[in-house]
Amino acid sequence: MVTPSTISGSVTVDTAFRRSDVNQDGTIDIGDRVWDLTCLFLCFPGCFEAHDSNDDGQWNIADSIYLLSDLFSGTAAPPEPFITCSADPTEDSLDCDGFDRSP
Ligand SMILES: [Ca+2]
Ligand SMILES: [Ca+2]
Ligand SMILES: [Ca+2]
Repeated sequence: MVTPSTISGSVTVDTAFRRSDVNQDGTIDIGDRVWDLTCLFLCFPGCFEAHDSNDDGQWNIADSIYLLSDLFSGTAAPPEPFITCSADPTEDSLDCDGFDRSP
């Protein structure tokens, strides 16, 4: 005799995104910094992980400064996924509910 049972739980699938491409237009440029600064005060982004340019697990003004430094002086590119879309390789509490430019 087979007894039906219920299995409960959830499966989490990490969303692929491109770090620092916060306006999700496929390029990383000054437009992303403008959008990042605007969102800090005026919007609720769907992909917080893309805004975390320095990958410290937080989204704040330091991320804009980090990417501006790279754009203008080439100091340090953001951590992966930066070149192509992928899931975040480092655990943190930020979410990414969707990223339009991911394959
Ligand atoms: Ca962009
Ligand atoms: Ca950060
Ligand atoms: Ca991370």
